[in-house]
Order: sequence, then structure tokens, then C-alpha cells
Amino acid sequence: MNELFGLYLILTDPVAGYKKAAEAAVNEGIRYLQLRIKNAEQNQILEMAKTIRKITAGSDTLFIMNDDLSIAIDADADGVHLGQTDQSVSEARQNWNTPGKLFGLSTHSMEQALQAQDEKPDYIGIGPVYATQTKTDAGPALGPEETGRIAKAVPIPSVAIGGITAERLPELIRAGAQNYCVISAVNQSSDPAAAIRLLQDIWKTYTF
Ligand code: TZP
Ligand code: MG
Repeated sequence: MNELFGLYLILTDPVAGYKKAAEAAVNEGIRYLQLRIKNAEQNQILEMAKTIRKITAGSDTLFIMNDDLSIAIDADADGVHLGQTDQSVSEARQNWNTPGKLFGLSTHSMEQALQAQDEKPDYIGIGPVYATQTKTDAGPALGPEETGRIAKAVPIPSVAIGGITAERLPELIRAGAQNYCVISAVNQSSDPAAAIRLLQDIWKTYTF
């Protein structure tokens, strides 16, 4: 994973629809696009994963599947994102032994982030930065300062996540965060391309 790319977009119930939101991500040159569908049948999730695969194929946008390694494999995703209670990154790598596949790991504290290094994920998530209604079991908010401290302490590319909005992005970057994930800030917009552009314009202004 490249160190600095800004927005890593997660799709969960986009009001514009999955297809339109995924097309917006590709058109805006988003580097990482994750499909995260909760509370649906496996076969429905797999169908959507295959749709996202088609939309991102041949583009600069890499497709990461959340949670489920078997769906990632069946849809030929570019990677899988795992949580602290999912199978370990090293186990997932053994089960998906295809060169170039990406493995991400969520972390929720300095301790977890430092420990994540043993598993050698391609990147870590750090969060939740702020309180979020999108994931009810996300745990206590770390705040921007602690998030930045973790990002700077761990020599693995990282993405900050949780409650991030265009308004909050400047303080998060100033605190030391590298890249960032959003769900609501793009999925709640009827114009996902405009929402992506707004965020990335701010990110570029404060990062470079
Ligand atoms: N993991 C930690 S917070 C979160 C996830 C999946 C939800 C982020 O969503 P939002 O809407 O950007 O706060
Ligand atoms: Mg998960």
C-alpha cells in the first residue's frame, strides 16, 4: 500500500446506490474502495462484490472486501479487511496465497496498533477517531491527537476512521494522521462524486 493517498472509501448503504457510488470512486481516482455490507445474505453480498469488481477492474481503484475472506476470494477482490476478532492476518494470508493481495487490520488503541506489526498487515485502520453512529460497537473515541500519535508511532501505512467529516479533516491531518476512511460523509450524499472531491481537496490542502 502506498503511504499517502488520502481517502479510503468504504461503501455501506450509499443513498446514491452502490453502483453509482462505486463509479464515483473510480472516476475520482480513489485508491482504495471497500465494500462493507452488514445484515445481508452471503449470496447477496457476493453478487455486490462481483459488481464492484467489474466497476473497479482495469482502473486505479483497488477493491477491498470487508470481513469475509471467502467472498474476497470468490469475487477476486484486491484485498480483505479484517477486524480484531476475525481470523488473523497471517492465517488469512495462508488461506489466500495469491501474490499482491492486500490485508488490512483494524486497531483501536496504541497497544493494538503496535502489536499489529507482528501480523505484518499491509495497512492498519485506527479508530474510532470520533464518536460514530455508523458502527455502534466501535468503542470509545480516540480523538484526533491520539490517532495522530498512533499513526506516527507505527511504521505501517494507516487510515484513520470514525466520524470523520470535511470539517474535522484539517485538525486530524494537523495531528499527524496520514490517510482517512469515511462512510457517512460520502454514503449519505446524493452526489458521492462531489462529496469525494470536497474531502480530497481539503486533504490535499492540509497534507501538502
Ligand atoms: N470502524 C470504526 S468506526 C467505523 C468503522 C467501520 C464507522 C465509520 O463510519 P463513519 O460514518 O465515517 O463514522
Ligand atoms: Mg469487520
